[in-house]
Amino acid sequence: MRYGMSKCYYSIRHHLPVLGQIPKEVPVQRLTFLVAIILLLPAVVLAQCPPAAATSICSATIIDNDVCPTVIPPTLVWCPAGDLSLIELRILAIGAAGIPCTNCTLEVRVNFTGLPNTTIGPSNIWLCNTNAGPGSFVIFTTTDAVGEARIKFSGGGCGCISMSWTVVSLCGNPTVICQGVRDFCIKSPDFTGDGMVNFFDTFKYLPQLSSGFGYCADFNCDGVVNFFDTFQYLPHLSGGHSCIGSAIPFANCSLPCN
Ligand SMILES: [Ca+2]
Ligand SMILES: [Ca+2]
Repeated sequence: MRYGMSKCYYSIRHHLPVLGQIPKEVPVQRLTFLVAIILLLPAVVLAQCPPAAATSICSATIIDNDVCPTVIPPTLVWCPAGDLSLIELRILAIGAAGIPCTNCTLEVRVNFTGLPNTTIGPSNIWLCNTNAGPGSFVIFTTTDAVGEARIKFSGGGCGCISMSWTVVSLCGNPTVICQGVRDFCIKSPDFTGDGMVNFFDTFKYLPQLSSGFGYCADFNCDGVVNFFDTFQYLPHLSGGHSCIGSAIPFANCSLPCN
């Protein structure tokens, strides 16, 4: 009798192969499969996520906060205090499968070089918050919920600056995900390019105000220097705007900026 029951059970298992027809064993198999999927899913997503050079995007753009119209070549008026226009390096860390990489640590190396405009006499171009030598930065940052990181730059001086960057992803094997160069024309209430707005800058401003012309003192970019430019200049002078940083190295720059 006992043998007969076992034989009967064996027979059912081998003649009803459809999963839903085996009441006790199949739910365990399904559960095991589901748990395996849940455990493996993060690893699969992670494997797609380290940013790749082919799919990641880096660009240097202007955050426009001055009264000049948008012009080509790209021109910005900036202040050491950071209360005028800024340069922003925007990094989109994207995996090979097109997936944005969140919470990914990036090592960002940025170098600035350039040439001051000579119409105001001897001067420098200043970068705020440099931490790796004159005009140089090494910044560690982390991508946000959409795989993006943004770094802002400000400074002083008047002339052409050339910004170059290299971004290394540190999630997964260290990988260079983007490199680039972009030149900008800059002008600032900090005419001398020493990171401070004070009477030495007024000495640079007054001759251009007196003559009515001058690229560096034309803060509203209308082609002349007059009361309207003084109106732009004075708040930065009276506020003693400044930042800690360094003068950038001199090197050829592609834009005329005059
Ligand atoms: Ca100055
Ligand atoms: Ca003007």
